[in-house]
Amino acid sequence: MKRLTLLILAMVFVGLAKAEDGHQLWLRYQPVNTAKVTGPECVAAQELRTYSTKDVELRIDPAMEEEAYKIERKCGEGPCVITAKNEIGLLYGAYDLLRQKNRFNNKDRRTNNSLDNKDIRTKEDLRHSNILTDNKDIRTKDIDNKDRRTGEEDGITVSRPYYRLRILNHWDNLNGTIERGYAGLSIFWKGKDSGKRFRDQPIFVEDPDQPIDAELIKEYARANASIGINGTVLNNVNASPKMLSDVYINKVKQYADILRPYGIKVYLSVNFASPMSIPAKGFNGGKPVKTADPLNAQVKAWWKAKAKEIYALIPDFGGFLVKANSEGQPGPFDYNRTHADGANTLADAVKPYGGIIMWRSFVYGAKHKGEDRVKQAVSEFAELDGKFRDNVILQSKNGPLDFQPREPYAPIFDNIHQTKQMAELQITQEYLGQSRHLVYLAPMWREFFGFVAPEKLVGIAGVANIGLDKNWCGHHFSQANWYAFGRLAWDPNLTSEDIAQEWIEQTFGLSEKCKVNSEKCKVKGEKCDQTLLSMMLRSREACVDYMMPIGLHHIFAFDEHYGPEPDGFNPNVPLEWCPTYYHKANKDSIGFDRTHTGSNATAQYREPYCSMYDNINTCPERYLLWFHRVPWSYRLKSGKTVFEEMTYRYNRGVGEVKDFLRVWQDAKPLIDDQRWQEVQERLEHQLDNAKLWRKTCLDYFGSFASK
Ligand code: BDP
Repeated sequence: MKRLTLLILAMVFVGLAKAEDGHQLWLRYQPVNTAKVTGPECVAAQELRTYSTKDVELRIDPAMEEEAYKIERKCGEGPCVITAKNEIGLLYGAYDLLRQKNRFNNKDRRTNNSLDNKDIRTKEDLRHSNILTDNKDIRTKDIDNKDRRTGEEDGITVSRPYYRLRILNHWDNLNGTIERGYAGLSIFWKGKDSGKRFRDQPIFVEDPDQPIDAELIKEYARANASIGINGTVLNNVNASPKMLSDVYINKVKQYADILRPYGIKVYLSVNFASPMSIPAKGFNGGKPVKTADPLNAQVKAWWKAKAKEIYALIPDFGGFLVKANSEGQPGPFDYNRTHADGANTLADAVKPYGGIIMWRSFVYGAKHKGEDRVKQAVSEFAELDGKFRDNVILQSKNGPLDFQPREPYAPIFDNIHQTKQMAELQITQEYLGQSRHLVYLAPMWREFFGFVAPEKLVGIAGVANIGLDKNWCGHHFSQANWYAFGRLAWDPNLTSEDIAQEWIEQTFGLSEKCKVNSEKCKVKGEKCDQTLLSMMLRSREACVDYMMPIGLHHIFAFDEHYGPEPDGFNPNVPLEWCPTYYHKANKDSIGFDRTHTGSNATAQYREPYCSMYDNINTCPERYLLWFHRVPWSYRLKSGKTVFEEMTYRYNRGVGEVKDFLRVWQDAKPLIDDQRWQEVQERLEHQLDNAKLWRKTCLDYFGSFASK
């Protein structure tokens, strides 16, 4: 009877193991339950006990740096030793050990990879790697990186995070929807259907009575900890004041309690006008204030009372993220005050508890309305540099416009010297095919670090792509962007290639269909990993080609930001939302003159970029129409006219997606059916959409070029 039960259990387990919906992410360690783990009892110990094949000793060393860890491997003899200052460092060490173990199993493949790469890479790869090597900084850093991290060779790994702040930003609304979320509803907030509809979609309303899903949040915590993410902002930057009401703060406490053992702090986005509608405990008999003027004594007292209320429940609460006077959000300008006045009032409130304020520089259409949108952040913030409290961090998007597939870096990073800065990257692919296109983002982020040295920043924020979809991110390959964000926040000098390689090995690897130990299968698996890697590394450049070649930008369909709408113009919305404002095509020319003869945005850049971008002969052609207005007869270095070059690149982008389909087809025998099929459907759609971009844009721009 006992044997029968075991047999049934085993069959159930095999059945479950076969159902491959992607929910396990990259965390596919096999439970072995053989390792002896000694040292403090903590999450690291539990993880190692279940998944490590080697005995491990965990040691606390108070002299070590916060969050850093050391792993000593003794080949064959004795346990592995992980040393860290505290349990969180041990946990990071444990995940590294498990990752290395997984990679170690594949070590032969890794050694071969560098050779294989050369053979397998197509001309396209070489073209793309040229683009990256244009950027000398990146390559030098890779070499430094190898020096900084002692590898497996000597049996010791020492690692510490490059940034203290490695934070996900969830744009989740309290009614359960997610702004720019493409993987289902929020994992944090649950609303209910109001029964009403807007554009055929149900309208959700808040429902604070619904319980939280503690199990799911624990899985989320584990995934984040495995890649070193240590903070999470739980709600949308377009924040509801209700976020700070006691019913929601109580929920935040529940989340904080689940996330804490995984080293993750919670933060909240706040609405600047919250004091006007929400009571604060112990303040003014529960009455809100009549103003949100940051210099008003009552407003200051309200924020202090609110901070006290939060910290009483969540002593390690991280702080606030603020979007103020941007896209209709309230802010200090409403009272004729500056961003510094606003940020400092909030900073003073959280300072006694060690909290921080992340104040966003994504502003346009407020104080500098009418100015070229890409200039407005510098115009508003440069003069305030040095006026912020030391617990305020200015958080800026990587590009000066809005998460386009390719932007030059945001010059605010050149103009702020005395205020702490963070970069905000967008994982959710709002303008890069959302969760329907396969686009691996690490090359884009690495490109940014080539211009903005990692040491200029104190932290990194990433707009999350996580939702209730079973596979978390909508597209199986979008998981790689979550993974890459965490890895780069831990070490911005890791290469896109290394990160993708790690992710593939852990997520697909030889694991699924290739468990049979046949040499033939292994060889096929290695080759498969290599072609998947090549596809991922080419995917962002392909997206740039079929969406916005040679510096075209913001020609996306209004609101949805998915398909093309190059002729988009609506006199009833701000001009800066209209595609025609950005390309300004007419029968003579195309492009936005941002040089000294135009908006002079180039002047906001440090040298050599200021002169380089300003001069059409030195401006990299990938930014041509971003910085320059050129006649249709203008010839690029290829000898092609602007329209011919556009045609060439749109075709090239579409060709790349066709090739991705071929790669995926070849991979079929090695990938489990469910994930293969789900990716296949998306790739087919991506090809259709890339073709639509090509047709729409070439028809539209061609109608000018041919005049
Ligand atoms: C844009 C999004 C918008 C966000 C805004 C922001 O379209 O939904 O609210 O950025 O970052 O990319 O505040």
